[in-house]
Amino acid sequence: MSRLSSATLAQLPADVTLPSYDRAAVTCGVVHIGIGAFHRAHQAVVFDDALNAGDLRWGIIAASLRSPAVRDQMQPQDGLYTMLVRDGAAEQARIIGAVQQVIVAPEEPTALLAALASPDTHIVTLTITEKGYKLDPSTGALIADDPQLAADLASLESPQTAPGYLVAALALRRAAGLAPFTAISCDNLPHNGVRLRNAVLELARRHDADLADWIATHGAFPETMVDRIVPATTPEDIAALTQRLGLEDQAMVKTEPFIQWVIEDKFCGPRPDFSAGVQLTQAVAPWEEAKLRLLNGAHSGIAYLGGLAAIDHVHEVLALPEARAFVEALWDEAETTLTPPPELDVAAYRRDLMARFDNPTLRHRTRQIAMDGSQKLPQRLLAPIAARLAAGQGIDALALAVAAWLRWQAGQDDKGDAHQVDDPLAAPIAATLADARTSQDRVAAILAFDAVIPPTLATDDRFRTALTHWLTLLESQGALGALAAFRH
Ligand code: CS2
Repeated sequence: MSRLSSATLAQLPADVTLPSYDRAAVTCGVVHIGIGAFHRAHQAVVFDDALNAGDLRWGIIAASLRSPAVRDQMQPQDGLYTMLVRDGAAEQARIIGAVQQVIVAPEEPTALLAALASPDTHIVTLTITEKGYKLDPSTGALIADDPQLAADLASLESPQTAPGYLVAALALRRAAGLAPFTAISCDNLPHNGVRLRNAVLELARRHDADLADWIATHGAFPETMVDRIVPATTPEDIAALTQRLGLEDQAMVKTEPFIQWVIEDKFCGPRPDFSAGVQLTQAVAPWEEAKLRLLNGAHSGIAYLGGLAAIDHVHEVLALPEARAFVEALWDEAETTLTPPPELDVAAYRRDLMARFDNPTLRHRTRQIAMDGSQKLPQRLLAPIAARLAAGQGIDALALAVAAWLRWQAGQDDKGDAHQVDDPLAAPIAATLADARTSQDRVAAILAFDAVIPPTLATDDRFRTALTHWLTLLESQGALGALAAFRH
């Protein structure tokens, strides 16, 4: 079977949407760090829209900081891939042509630095996941004993981390008399722009205080809220698409119709005409907080409870009435902690979210969402818990979600099947829990784990009591038992 590529584009079925621009005439105004499926189904589509609209400055040079897997999928396809938008029965296929080159940073660090330092580059986007920022999840401070970060603190000759690449490239730009690029963190972190800026400035200051001042004065790190559900592609997805296209596409992504990108209107250089698709605003935080606490908070609760109950996909968890009732209750709790933007109708947002979670053709795995819980919990569940406790309000549903995360750390579901806890802090968390014999002991141990649990919650008896209640139930009656008890 031939591969999708520039040479085979003309063979595609007529119902597949193709790039309308001349790919050979595109220059790359964007460097993206962390080219996973999310980037390909989100920011790359927005830049592809700009190219389709005739502004040919917005091609993308993308980089992987770790493995060659995506480069090996995309290079034989000249960077082309299919975005499949699945909406229940309907499925639309569009070929995205924005990605012009993929660099594997550990193999070619100088190629990535050259791309970042190029006069054509105006915007750098990042999807490196929460853990890629090398920040302590509970405090947001740089983790100085992280080996890769320690290497970048010592020398930036061959950077290891994303902030390291940005600092090294900004030094090259400054030396060449170029303006900085606008750096946009597109990860699900609160105040992602501030966090990225802090990481870059702190690293820069260790090497060259003047460089740090120059970045602080001339650079820009807008905050963003990104939203689109992009489940990992499976071999079955690729096989089905191959049937449909008559060509094989190893780099396809599948996603939902919904897409949202809110960006703080703070750029230090050119940007595309974002008039379609992107919301530019002065205040991203209210959007970000609503999305993290409603969408992502519910997602994490569904992932751990569903995972424990050995249910593979989000829509299958929500087929249980007690799971839906739990999600609604979690939203009732989270909602009172928000200051939603005036344009956001929270009731409608919740209805839309439930419908998005119900999409049966996305097949979003609970296991995928369960990954990296230590990096996700603080902003999704612990922050709204702290806010509710400070206001003297109950935390029943939010605490059940946290207890399910804690139960997940045991590495066994309710059927006794083992799972791997896929989390950068899996080993220290396991060590913390190893000697605890009862649910009370496990709660006490985790409350003392300060990389995840903030100090205000560590000593709050109401939190301890709620967690112990739910963990005891989860351990004795399983996730389905706890959900049934929750309903009554
Ligand atoms: C999910 C997110 O895996 C996860 O943690 O909650 O990736 C979620 O699908 C996106 O944030 C939706 O925009």
